[in-house]
Amino acid sequence: VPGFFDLRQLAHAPARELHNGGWVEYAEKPSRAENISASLGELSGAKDFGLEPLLAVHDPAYIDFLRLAYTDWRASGREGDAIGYTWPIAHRRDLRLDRIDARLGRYSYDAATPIAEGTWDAAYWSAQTALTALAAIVDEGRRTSFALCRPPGHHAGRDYCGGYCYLNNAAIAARRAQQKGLRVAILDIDYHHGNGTQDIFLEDPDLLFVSIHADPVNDYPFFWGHADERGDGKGEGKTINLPLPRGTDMSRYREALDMALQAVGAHRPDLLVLSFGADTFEDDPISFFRLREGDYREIASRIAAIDLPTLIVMEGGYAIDALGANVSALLSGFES
Ligand code: Q9C
Ligand code: ZN
Repeated sequence: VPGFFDLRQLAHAPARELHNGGWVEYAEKPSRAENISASLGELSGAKDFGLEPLLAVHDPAYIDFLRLAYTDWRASGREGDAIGYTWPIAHRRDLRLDRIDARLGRYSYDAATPIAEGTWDAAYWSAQTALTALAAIVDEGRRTSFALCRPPGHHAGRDYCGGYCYLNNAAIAARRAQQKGLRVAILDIDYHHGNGTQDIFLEDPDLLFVSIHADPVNDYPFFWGHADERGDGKGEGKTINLPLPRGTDMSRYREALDMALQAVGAHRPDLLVLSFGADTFEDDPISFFRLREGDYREIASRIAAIDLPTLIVMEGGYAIDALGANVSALLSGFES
């Protein structure tokens, strides 16, 4: 499976995040990508497709906010990384927001997603990596390709960041494939629900979004990913959520995966985008499923059996020392 990664993605390195009420080291570290990259060996760099494919998903004002937030934060005399602390849950309207503090509240939804000096560059190149891996399929005729995206993307919506995500890499690639005339399904198998991706395509009748994740009754992102979220308007029925309990192991996961794959097949897509998080791993420090390294190979074999061109986009996974082996196990299931 050809893999793609750009060293500029390492520039994003926030110092800390607010986790369970206290400051902890940022879990989404650059070394995640380094561990995967070391395990996979040869990876190709990203081509530059520019801002246009990003703006096909994200609000231009949000993109401007992201590009400037760190500079604005420093210009207002603050130390460290930019992070929100006031969120407009009620009376949200189109106000002129002069303060960086206000813009951070408007364009984010949690305190796990600080904006550091290198954040914009890294997020930009992470999205370009997804687009480059898509091009390997669409322009070069590869069957499967792997985008080592980092920072991840599936929690980022049209005009918000959250959950370590700034630009929605999978959605950006999926939208570009749609613009090239392809019918697309996104299967999201990160431990956490892909709320950003769901929101972006919620009313799209042509794109199927299926997600298998920890039940949001117990786990982040709490406010999305419940089984009764099925898409809105013309998109009704084109969002499928399969929440699973903490402690889920492969026997239970397999049933959900087979249901998800049946729905993907019934959608008759030309392309599958797989949002892959290795945070379903038994030793993940912030998650509570019980998948093992070998299970990723089986998951991949089952996905490969529905026989679709597949773009794999990296999302979460925080057991850093095991990440490379888990990703390699997944990719091995597509090769056989
Ligand atoms: N106390 C991804 O895997 N923090 N994002 C949860 C729980 C945010 C995970 C805090 C987790 C985001 C891409
Ligand atoms: Zn996750």
